[in-house]
Amino acid sequence: MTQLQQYIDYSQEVKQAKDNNQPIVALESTIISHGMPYPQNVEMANKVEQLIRDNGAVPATIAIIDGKIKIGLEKDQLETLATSDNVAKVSRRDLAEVIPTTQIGATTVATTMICAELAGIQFFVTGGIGGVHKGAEHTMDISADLDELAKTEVTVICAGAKSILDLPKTMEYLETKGVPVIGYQTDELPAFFTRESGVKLISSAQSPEEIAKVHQTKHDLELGGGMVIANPIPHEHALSKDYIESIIDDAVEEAESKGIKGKDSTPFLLGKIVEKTEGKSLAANIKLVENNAILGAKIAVAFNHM
Ligand code: PSU
Ligand code: MN
Repeated sequence: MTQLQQYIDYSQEVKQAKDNNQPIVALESTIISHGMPYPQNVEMANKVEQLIRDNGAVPATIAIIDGKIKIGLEKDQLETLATSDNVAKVSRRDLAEVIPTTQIGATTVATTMICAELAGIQFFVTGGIGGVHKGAEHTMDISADLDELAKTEVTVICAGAKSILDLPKTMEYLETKGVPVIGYQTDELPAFFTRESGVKLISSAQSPEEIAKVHQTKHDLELGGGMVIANPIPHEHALSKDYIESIIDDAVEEAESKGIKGKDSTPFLLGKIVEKTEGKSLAANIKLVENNAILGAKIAVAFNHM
């Protein structure tokens, strides 16, 4: 066993999938512990896993439990992540500190990418990525997700990013770092709750097969780093832009006045948005993750068939 493998623990389902060379899709756990309230969080997690199976791939939700990187969680582990109020939000910076403790850790997009790559998983589904925060010119608050996308070779399927972030600056940062952002059947960056953001994309893809080919080509060229597939929320679940923007603006203002910063910023904003929309944002959030799970599974299957 290499030094590295001693830290990794596969679920039976994922282990079998690896042995049989089946397509696997990684899922993050911060969205469960810090992104949504209970019990919707665990319902979402189970549903999303099932959607990935129904579409021909094997789900691997990733978290830190008992000092190990768990690749694939059992039902009771998902429940613990969803209910415990003592779960650490683990980004790249925190990973080596949390593993030697008994603390349960939820992996962010950045850390899920790291762990997926260690486990040989190339596709990862989530809701939204972190990015450059509004006011970053003063706070320097830029999610570690962006630098991870620059260096870790995992394709992330998401619904763009919430406008708690500065989306144009987030796109500039990704361009500087050489990270492709491909719209799925759209030429505009989706803004999570809405299909539009006003930010045009350079590239779009029409099918999972097309995305699988770009993923393979990027690998063959040894370019390194990941890729963002931006999949707009389905029309019927999208929220009105004016409605959600005004709520987000209020939440950002409240975070500022309360001095919320660092790793607490994103969870605070996500919680406030759920509260202020009385659950409307939560319902949309769940629908868009489900939509991403279906696309992610199809991409992983298409890649497997190449
Ligand atoms: N954006 C969402 N929902 C989330 C997150 C972001 O709409 O759950 C989580 C993800 O785990 C993401 C993390 O990686 O927040 C980013 O946190 P930060 O901004 O502190 O890097
Ligand atoms: Mn931050």
